Amino acid sequence: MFSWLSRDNNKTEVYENVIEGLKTIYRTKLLPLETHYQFHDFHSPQLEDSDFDAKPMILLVGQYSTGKTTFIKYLLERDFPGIRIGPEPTTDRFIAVMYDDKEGIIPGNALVVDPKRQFRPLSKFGNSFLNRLQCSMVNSPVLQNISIIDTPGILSGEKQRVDRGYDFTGVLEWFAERVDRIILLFDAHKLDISDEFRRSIEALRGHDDKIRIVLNKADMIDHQQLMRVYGALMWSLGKVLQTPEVARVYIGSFWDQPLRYDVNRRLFEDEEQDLFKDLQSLPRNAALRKLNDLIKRARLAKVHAYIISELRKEMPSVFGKDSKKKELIKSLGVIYERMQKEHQISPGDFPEIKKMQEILGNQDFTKFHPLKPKLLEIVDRMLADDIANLMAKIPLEEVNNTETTGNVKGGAFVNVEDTVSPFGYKKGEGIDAGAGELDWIVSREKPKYDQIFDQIATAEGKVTGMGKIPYLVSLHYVIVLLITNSARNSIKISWTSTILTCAASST
Ligand SMILES: Nc1nc2c(ncn2[C@@H]2O[C@H](COP(=O)(O)OP(=O)(O)OP(=O)(O)O)[C@@H](O)[C@H]2O)c(=O)[nH]1
Ligand SMILES: [Mg+2]
Repeated sequence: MFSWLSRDNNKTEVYENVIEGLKTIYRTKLLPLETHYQFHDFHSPQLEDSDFDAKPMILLVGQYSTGKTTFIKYLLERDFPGIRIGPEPTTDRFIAVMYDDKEGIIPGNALVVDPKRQFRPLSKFGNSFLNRLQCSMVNSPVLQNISIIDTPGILSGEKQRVDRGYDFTGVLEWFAERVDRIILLFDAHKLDISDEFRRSIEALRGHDDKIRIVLNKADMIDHQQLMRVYGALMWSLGKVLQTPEVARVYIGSFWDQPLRYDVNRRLFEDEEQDLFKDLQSLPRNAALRKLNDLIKRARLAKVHAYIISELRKEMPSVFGKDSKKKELIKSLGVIYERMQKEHQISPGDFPEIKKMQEILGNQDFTKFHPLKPKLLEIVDRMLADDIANLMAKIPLEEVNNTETTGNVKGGAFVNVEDTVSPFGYKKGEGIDAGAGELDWIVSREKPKYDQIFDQIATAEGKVTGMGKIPYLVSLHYVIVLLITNSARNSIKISWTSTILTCAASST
């Protein structure tokens, strides 16, 4: 019966590559422990090979209208099938934006039966969820190395709970466990964290290492307001995240429209570069992330085994099973404390007590298995030997991966560290000021200089006389800006030198 308990399981294998290795050790060493203690009913479904093979994924989470869908459009620099953008709650489903030569949409029910994709376990969230799930296939170079998950905006209060008809936070948790990055978007123009959003962030708390926070739509406000909004966001986040460290927040405006206030341009550009570099590194670090998640899962599976076997031990063999079950569920906190001391488990490794109590309520404790030290030993060995072996392989694979697949390319990623093209990083400054804007940069200054001109001009609309030189120098500045903005470099040089010559000869 326990064929997986054979001595082979204790052997440390040599694996061809990290992903293959992870698949094998999961199947042969961790999965037996998980199934024996019903881990999948309590925490997360069984992992499949497609979970390990999947491209790195980015999950976008935020309240409605914070610019999640626009963010994807900005990254891809194009629309994807089924895209809807608008100031009202628009996206009403989970959309996996993935690469394919042929563009199109796969609806949820068909998506979860596709063995090649990693979404099969999502079928447990029921039909009303599957009607709200789709895969949009796009032929974009960005998606050759990553996939992006767009989510419906989080609404506030009852609306969220009643209208959805499926376990929204459960789905978020499922994705959070499998993705490589979670981008939390906040709207600088409408900063507020609703109760529902707070609950969703709390559900993601186990994956803080994957979370990146973006203060989006910062182009809507000026620098003074931005400082205040940033401060307010940090204050609210401190309360929700409850970590002693300060969260890194990327400030910016991730859409293709010109900025309303130019003062923050450089800040936005720097922040965008940092965020994009972080996202670009995802394919390179994908194996490490999967390894990290497997370790996390193995630790939880071990603690889970201890809890279940402890509950089994406490159950009476004949009478009073129901009342004992109730008592055990109630005193779960005490059991946690006892086990903490007995097995030297850190308190952070225990599953959330409330959630555990809820699930335990529907379980038959007499069906739980007693402790099987052999199973735990196999997992311990796996953590100590196999994981260490695979870890040693990672630096080598990273080099190979960068050579074969490389970073994320195309779309908005073209501008990362691009200092050559006129629209690249740190362009639009100094002599290139206004390069990325729709309006001529001079129109900002024009009224001021029109006034000066009106003051010094004669009735025929001309400027004459030596006394006007200071004004002419100012006007020269305007002309230089004007020429620069028109990007006619050859003319710029000759005009500028002519003006400078004129100015020199007149003094
Ligand atoms: N000013 C400004 N507006 C933006 C920015 N990004 C998006 N918007 C606007 O914000 C509105 C909402 O954008 P969406 O992309 O639909 O937001 P969403 O988060 O996907 O919204 P839901 O799908 O409803 O959750 C649209 O009108 C966008 O044009 C930005 O960076 N700056
Ligand atoms: Mg949307």
